[in-house]
Amino acid sequence: MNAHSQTRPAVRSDWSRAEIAALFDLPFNDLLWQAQASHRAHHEANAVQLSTLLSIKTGGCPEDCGYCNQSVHAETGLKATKLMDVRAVLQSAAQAKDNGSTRFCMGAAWRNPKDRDMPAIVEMVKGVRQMGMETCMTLGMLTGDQAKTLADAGLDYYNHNIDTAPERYQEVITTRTFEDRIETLEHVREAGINVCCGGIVGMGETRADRVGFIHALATLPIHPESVPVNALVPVKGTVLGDMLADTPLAKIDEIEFVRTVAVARITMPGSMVRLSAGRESMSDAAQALCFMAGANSIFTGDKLLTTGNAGDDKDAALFAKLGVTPMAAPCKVELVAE
Ligand code: SAM
Ligand code: DTB
Ligand code: SF4
Repeated sequence: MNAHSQTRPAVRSDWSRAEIAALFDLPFNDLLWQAQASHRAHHEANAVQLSTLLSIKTGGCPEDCGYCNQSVHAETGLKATKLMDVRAVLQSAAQAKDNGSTRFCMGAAWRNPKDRDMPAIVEMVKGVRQMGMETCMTLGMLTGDQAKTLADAGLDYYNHNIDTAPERYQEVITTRTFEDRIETLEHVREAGINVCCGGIVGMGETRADRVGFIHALATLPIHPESVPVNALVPVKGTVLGDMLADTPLAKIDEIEFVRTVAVARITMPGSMVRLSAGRESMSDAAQALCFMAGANSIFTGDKLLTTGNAGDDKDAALFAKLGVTPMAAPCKVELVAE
């Protein structure tokens, strides 16, 4: 540490869009070099954290997110279910733990939880924590009181994505606003729960939209502890799935996806960057580039919430090829000034 560094912390929330666009524009090798340097300065070089998802309440959601097959506005034939029993959720968590996962993420297709749902949710958080796993919930919008209830139950993380650039939000979702999303994130922060917040690329957005998306995350007063970068899983019957099925750009270019991961890593050096949905259709080489670009977390198992995932055997083979090891214990990054 030198004298100068004391006034210039490593983590910045004052990124300009121009600076982020300039990172995206770097020659690919230079971008990856910078991302890899940042990754190594703040994280274990060859360790990847494993989280497992479970849909605890599937389908029938009143929101109209254009990417989502769980919306009542989508015609995907997905069967809506009621909230799962606490015991069944805990069985599923135990299995995830046996498979080496350290965090269990429970997702519900809700606009927001009802207060009558909270006792069961609290039991799920307590039960999973007792097994020694970290807990994460994604239940839609929360009031301040609901966030406090979750914090008191011991919830470690709350996932609530901004999904895309603020200026593009209403093109993707009309039933809530970007500001609604930010409000819930504030409630989560105030309650002292770690924030998991990211979004989706490959929704037909432009490079400028991706710049706006990363900018919105990297200028949050405190960066999310966890940043999931999803590649759209196009599902037939959803607005975006159908729209992209008819265009040659149905899938995000893999190099552009890696660039997005790298820019997330550089701008949010202390965050865990999660290579999230869309991995099933990515080559080993593209995933290896994502790890090189600073991704250090994945979802494991053969299912995300409702769609397919790479699966434990495939991931074990990939990790062996790359010499990557599962992150043993929950990792809390202590950032020091440069
Ligand atoms: N209902 C809650 C909400 O929207 O906050 C929680 C569940 S929702 C399924 C969680 C996240 O999954 C979304 O914010 C979105 O980023 C991601 N997601 C949903 N459908 C997706 C798809 N088809 N492809 C990629 N990511 C998707
Ligand atoms: C996140 O950013 N990605 C996960 C998790 N947070 C909840 C969800 C991905 C869902 C993909 C579509 C599905 O399987 O339903
Ligand atoms: Fe509902 Fe979440 Fe799907 Fe949007 S992403 S439709 S809020 S389940």
